[in-house]
Amino acid sequence: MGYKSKLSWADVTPKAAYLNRRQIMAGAAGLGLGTIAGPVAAEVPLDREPNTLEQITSYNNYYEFGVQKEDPARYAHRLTTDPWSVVIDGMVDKPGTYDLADLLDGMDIEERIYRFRCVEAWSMVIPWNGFELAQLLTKVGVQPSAKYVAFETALRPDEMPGLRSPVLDWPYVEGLRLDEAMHPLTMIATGIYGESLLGQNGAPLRLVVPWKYGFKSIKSIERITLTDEEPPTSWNKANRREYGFYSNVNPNVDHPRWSQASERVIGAGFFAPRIDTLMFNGYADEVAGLYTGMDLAKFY
Ligand SMILES: Nc1nc2c(c(=O)[nH]1)N[C@H]1C(S)=C(S)[C@@H](COP(=O)(O)O)O[C@H]1N2
Ligand SMILES: [Mo]
Repeated sequence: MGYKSKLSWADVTPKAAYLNRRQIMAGAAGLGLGTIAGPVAAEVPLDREPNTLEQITSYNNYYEFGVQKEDPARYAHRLTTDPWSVVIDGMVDKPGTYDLADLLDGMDIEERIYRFRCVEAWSMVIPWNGFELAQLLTKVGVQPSAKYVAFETALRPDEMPGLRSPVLDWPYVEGLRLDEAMHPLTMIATGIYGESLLGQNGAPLRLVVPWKYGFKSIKSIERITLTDEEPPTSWNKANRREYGFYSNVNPNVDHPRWSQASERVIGAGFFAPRIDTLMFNGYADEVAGLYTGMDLAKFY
């Protein structure tokens, strides 16, 4: 892995949001650093090192493969990801069944290092590779009537042992408001640490919405539908009171059964103190404006 950098995090992390990798590289060149083989493309300053690939690929939630954290690493390689296609339908100009290669055609793949906060109050930092969802939505042409984007995970009873469990209503479904989906922080990830996604992380492509609880970041997407109605979401269907449609990370709105004020950092060690959870998972400057005037305790 070429991801160990001798530079301190502050050296390589841009202060301003929305710097792209090229701008960051140019900035690094200006410092006489040449090409950095390091984790340079963060949207927002991070005060922690990324988790290791080992951590990111061995402690997972992917209930289609079982509810234990180690189940996805054990079973998700069974998922056939080649060939793969994604149905894009609803209120779009160019609906269709897109082969993965066609879907990726023209997408600008970047590295983005994001905080990742599960609703279960643990967190990691993950260096994703992927593209902005907005770029794909623009390519297929969102019609003016569309207000939401619905996502659906593959449903493969022969490959997904977890589907036998009634814990969720399958297939796993998720959704975003259109402005959330179009936000430049929202991405479709295709890799981690420069390697293709493994099954447990949602191969071949999964959503990443860094200011929301992890369950919004739906894995192994097979359908994307533009709609004018708020789409149903799996965890909301399972328990409306505990999991809302928005599910923005918010240290001031507790889960009915536990506090959301702090989080356990995966890999920090058993005795490491928990850290404070940040409003919108640290991305408030970028996304708070999406929710102006909304009661975040009501629209949780
Ligand atoms: N299809 C599907 N997507 C899913 C899940 C799932 O069970 N099925 N789990 C969610 C939850 S709760 C989290 S925290 C993240 C975990 O992503 P990671 O395993 O890549 O860290 O995936 C989310 N996406
Ligand atoms: Mo989660």
